[in-house]
Amino acid sequence: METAKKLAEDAAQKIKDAADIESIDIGLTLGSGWAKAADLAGEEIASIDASEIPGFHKPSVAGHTGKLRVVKLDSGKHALVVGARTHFYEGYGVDAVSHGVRVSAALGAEVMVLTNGAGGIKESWSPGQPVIISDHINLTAHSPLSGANFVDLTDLYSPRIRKIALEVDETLDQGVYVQFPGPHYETPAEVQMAKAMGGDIVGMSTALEAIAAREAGLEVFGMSLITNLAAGIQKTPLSHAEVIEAGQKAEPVIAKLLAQIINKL
Ligand code: 8IG
Repeated sequence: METAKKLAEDAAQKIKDAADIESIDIGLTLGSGWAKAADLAGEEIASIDASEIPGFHKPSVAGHTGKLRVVKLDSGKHALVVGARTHFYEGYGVDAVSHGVRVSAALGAEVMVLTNGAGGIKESWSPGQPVIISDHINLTAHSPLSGANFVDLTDLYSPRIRKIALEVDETLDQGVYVQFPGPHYETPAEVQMAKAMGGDIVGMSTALEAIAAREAGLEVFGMSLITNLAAGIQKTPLSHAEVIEAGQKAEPVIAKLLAQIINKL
């Protein structure tokens, strides 16, 4: 078997043993600002240090936890909450980036929910605002797949689940997420390029994971918390402290929103 998939199956078996479960229904990667959503969505049945599970790396960013949690949702379904996302900029490669998604698939998930903190290009948006990801542009120049594996990405971000999100909050806006490799933020000129290409959101995650999720047969839903306006759109310099602060302020509101959405899946 392909090594990345084998590693995901090993990890899945360890999680099954640790949490005493047979399978999960939903994989949920919680990015900057989203951590509280899992607490509101249901009851935790296991919390595992990701360092004990094969293939996960210790998170290098303040605002990311290193835990894997199994949560029994109020709906009765089970979610694997991945608090340990590996970013492309960490340099561990695309398989490490895709691991949380592949472990979710190996545990039987049918849906992958990907969340992140990101910069907003649309002038009408403000920091602290959650938006639905409608599509993406992958500017990493990499794919999580290799070989002659021509996966279709039409409707990658599930129209069905986006509709459910709008039923929970009809005021949610949607946008095209542009994944840059990072770890530096964009120049104002790069933000203008992303805008000209049709992008609305700039970030450093999610697109590669979404591709891996589609390849694994998962239905994908993505949301971004706009923690800052993108470089040159906002007049002040970007700072990680500002990102954390916007995340903390928005946290109760977006946690409740996401908890409601995942309980309708
Ligand atoms: I939070 O403005 C966060 N993550 N690329 N640009 C990119 N990533 C981000 C940004 C941003 N804000």
